[in-house]
Amino acid sequence: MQLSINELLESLPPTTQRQLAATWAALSPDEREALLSILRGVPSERQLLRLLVGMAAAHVKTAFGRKQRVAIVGPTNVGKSTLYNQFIQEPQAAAAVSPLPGTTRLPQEAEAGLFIVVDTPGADAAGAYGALECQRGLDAARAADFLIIVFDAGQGIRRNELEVFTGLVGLGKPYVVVLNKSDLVKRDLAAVTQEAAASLGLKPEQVIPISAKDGTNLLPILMAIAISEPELVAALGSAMPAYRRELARRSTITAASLAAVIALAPLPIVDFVPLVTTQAIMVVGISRIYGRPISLSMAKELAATFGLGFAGRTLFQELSKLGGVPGWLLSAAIASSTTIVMGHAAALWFEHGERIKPEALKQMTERFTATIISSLWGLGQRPNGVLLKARVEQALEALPFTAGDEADNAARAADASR
Ligand SMILES: Nc1nc2c(ncn2[C@@H]2O[C@H](COP(=O)(O)OP(=O)(O)O)[C@@H](O)[C@H]2O)c(=O)[nH]1
Ligand SMILES: [Mg+2]
Repeated sequence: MQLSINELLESLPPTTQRQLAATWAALSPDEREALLSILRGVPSERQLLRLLVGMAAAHVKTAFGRKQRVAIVGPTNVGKSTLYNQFIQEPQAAAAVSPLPGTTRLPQEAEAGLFIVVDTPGADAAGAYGALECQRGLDAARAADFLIIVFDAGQGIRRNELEVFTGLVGLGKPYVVVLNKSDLVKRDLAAVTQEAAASLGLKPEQVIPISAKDGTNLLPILMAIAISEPELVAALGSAMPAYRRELARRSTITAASLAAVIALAPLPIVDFVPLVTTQAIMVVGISRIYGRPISLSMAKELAATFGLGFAGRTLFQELSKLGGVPGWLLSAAIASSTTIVMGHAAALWFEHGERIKPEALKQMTERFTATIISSLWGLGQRPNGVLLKARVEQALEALPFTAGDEADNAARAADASR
């Protein structure tokens, strides 16, 4: 899903919109760009969000010695503890989740990297301890800087929900409203969201449908929290280069291990269509990671300019002449090393618009080929594809590089040797 800042602001209730628009206006151009690039480029998959948040957490400077507290509030059994568990960083801090109302009796809080997340008991008067829990829920909300108000899509907004909502909004904190368990909605989700919004006196887009169970659509929540605190925007912005490099590294390793398998086919390895296509798809993926998507045919053209097909062919001829390395191993190693080098080159290209010198690319290819050959040497016989892919992936995971660093070093080495 792609979000824009206007869509994001419009997804907030009117009072919160006003509160956060002021923060947005106070951001520097760099900070705004950082936030927009996240909105444009970050997939909302839960694992990737976790990765980004984990990286950004290192950059949060707690100016006042404390992180923001974000409280998850709402009626009993709507999935507050389930959502809390999606945000926490340490699995051992997980909250108990159950279909029984009243499972969460006391508020509890944990590190969510960018902020402190607070789980609360139901802010409604259900169950034997209802009144007390309701009070505890409200107290926790009062102590928080930001509220995530959760309702159940199946349950909808009835009198009880409306009372809870009014009480929470009355605290005057910035908040988002989410409609959870969207995965269970059988009828049109848009209609369900619209009804809930109308009952709450909000516009449909001001209610965010999510599934806490599946981790769906958490990005808008995270972004709303981020613009409530410029420090968080700055932290996310600082984490972006490392985050992108890591994504690029992962997709490069996947493509490179696939390339090794493709090279087992008894055909010439370079300029071999499946290999070229795999590499082009990888380049398309990397272009998206950097928020600068290109087409497959453009990716093929860009890939060709790195000259790695030629470098690979030359290397193959040189090493074949030396003898000693089985043909399949040589093909596999060269196919995956040219792919990984191409991934580096593409990442650097999209990151800085910078081109690595052909000589540096060739050196990298030679070095990776040698590494892969030595780590696959123990296999002895020609392995099947599944085993080969796993072993190449393992070998590449162990390489201590990130796309940019490796390429930077190689460029520097090439300069120095001249
Ligand atoms: N299908 C589905 N079930 C959910 C979701 N979120 C929570 N649940 C279930 O709803 C029940 C109540 O969840 P819990 O997190 O304990 O609610 P809380 O009382 O608000 O903390 C549990 O059985 C959860 O597994 C969701 O997004 N989808
Ligand atoms: Mg709970």
